[in-house]
Amino acid sequence: MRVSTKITGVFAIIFFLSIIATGCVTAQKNEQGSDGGDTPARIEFEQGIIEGNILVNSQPDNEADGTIEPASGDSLYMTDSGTITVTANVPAAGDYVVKIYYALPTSYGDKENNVMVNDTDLGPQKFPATGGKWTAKWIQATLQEGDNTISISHNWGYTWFDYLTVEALF
Ligand SMILES: [Ca+2]
Repeated sequence: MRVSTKITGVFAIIFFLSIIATGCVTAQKNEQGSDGGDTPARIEFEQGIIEGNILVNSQPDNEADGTIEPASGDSLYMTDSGTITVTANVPAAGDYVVKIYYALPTSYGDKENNVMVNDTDLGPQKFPATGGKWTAKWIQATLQEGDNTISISHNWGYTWFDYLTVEALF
């Protein structure tokens, strides 16, 4: 009698845990579905507002500057001046991660360029050497509901930019 009570108790606990586990999986699926899936939308820099000495779809001179792997599409080469401005639309105000996909030729070291989000100047941001690979520079920013302006301005320049994504911080 005591043994069967224990067994019943164990099954009850397993049943209870399985309900919790199922609930967690369902909640996770709903969360992923609510933000439109796992892949955040790409905001292409070449479709933004481009000012100054910035070349579109430029690839470096491989002999002089080292190499960069091909971009996923058009990219921008910021040289000795310029500002790139794009608009990111988010469903709710809050903290987000802005991932700026950039590249530096194999022969280049770190670069710094200025980043501005809406009216907030985040100042010089370090873009570490990438060895010719396209790399995401992560920047945390507080965004407002709806449209947000994100701009990258020349500081050291000589940096290639492809696109950015914006993801909510949970
Ligand atoms: Ca691009």
